[in-house]
Amino acid sequence: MTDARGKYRIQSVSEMTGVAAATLRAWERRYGIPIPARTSSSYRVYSDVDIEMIRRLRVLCDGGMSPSEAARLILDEGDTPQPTPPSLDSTDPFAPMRASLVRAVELFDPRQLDRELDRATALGTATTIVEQVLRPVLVQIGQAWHDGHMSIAQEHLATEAITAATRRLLGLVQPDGDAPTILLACFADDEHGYATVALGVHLATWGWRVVILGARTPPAAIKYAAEELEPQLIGMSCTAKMTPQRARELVQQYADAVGDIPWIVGGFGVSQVAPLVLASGGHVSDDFHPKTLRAMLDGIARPTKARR
Ligand code: B12
Repeated sequence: MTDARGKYRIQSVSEMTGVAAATLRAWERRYGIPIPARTSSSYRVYSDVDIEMIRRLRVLCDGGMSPSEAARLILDEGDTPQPTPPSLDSTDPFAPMRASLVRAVELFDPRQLDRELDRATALGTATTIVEQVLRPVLVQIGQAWHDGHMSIAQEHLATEAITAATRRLLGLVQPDGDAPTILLACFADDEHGYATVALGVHLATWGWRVVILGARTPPAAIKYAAEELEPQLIGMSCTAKMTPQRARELVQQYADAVGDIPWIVGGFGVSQVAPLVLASGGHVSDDFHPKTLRAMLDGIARPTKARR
């Protein structure tokens, strides 16, 4: 059952939903979606219901709707859960699916999890399933592990199964023929490989052939793959924190490894390397907005051989 009590501070909500804290405040101010409860010291505390609304607003915006249109749609649907929220099941068709996946992980039931994932992958387009179901469930479970509410075994079971399901979706949407290739990988010390798989699904639907090296990819592996595959673009994902010295060292090594292939860095932890990346000739994506990202990638990629 979705909980309507305020529990999460704005920074956690930002991490859970992928929406910047400044944007959350702006949505609240401009559209009243959502209006979180406040603590006695006036800090915002968001409930599960608030979080579902933010996710929904984000998905609509990612699908190309303006925030004001999306907010109006949610309001028109009677999707404003303040002050006493209704059950979200009637307004969010994906909520039950997410709940059954989380349940299967809580019960540590691999068969049930696989069955639910099979069901989930039939619910819509690849990007919808990733954004509405797989990504939020992985984030919820990862966060529960971070907070000590789930075991590492549960987290591993879920991460493996969800990554595999997302990979299957990626296989279904990969383009054929001489589509431009993008190589995706995480920074050398970074375990957060799911980011590259979820991102890959979006990129494949935009016409990119996606090759994923995934978590913990050292500069030497990027150099090898760049020379072998000659991709039109290299995308590096940066999530976990590094020391400033390690960040400098790695960015320099990646800049050397990519050679003359354009490269872009994104992800939750991109701000710690952004100035270094820009200074060494790379590009930075600091907010995941499909429309602008798509145009940006097309603008910086080198032409395919056929077009050169
Ligand atoms: C799941 C998770 C894990 C999983 C990762 C599983 C996997 N295989 O990916 C596990 C459990 C392994 C894990 C481990 C750790 N984690 Co963790 N993890 C998370 C969690 C819950 C979700 C991350 C995620 O997958 N999001 C979903 C993806 C799809 O979203 P995304 O990363 O934002 O990526 C999207 C965009 O950013 C963009 N994007 C991403 N990369 C790129 C690249 C390019 C080029 C472009 C254009 C776009 C782009 O596209 C993606 C598509 O939507 C977050 C907290 C949270 N609530 O978000 C913490 C979080 C990221 N983890 C954190 C930490 C600290 C760790 C650990 C260090 C914990 C520990 N003490 O061991 C270790 C990391 C070890 C390491 N060296 O990397 C911190 C990071 C803070 C920081 N910057 O340091 C967070 C924020 C948790 C927290 N609140 O503290 N984690």
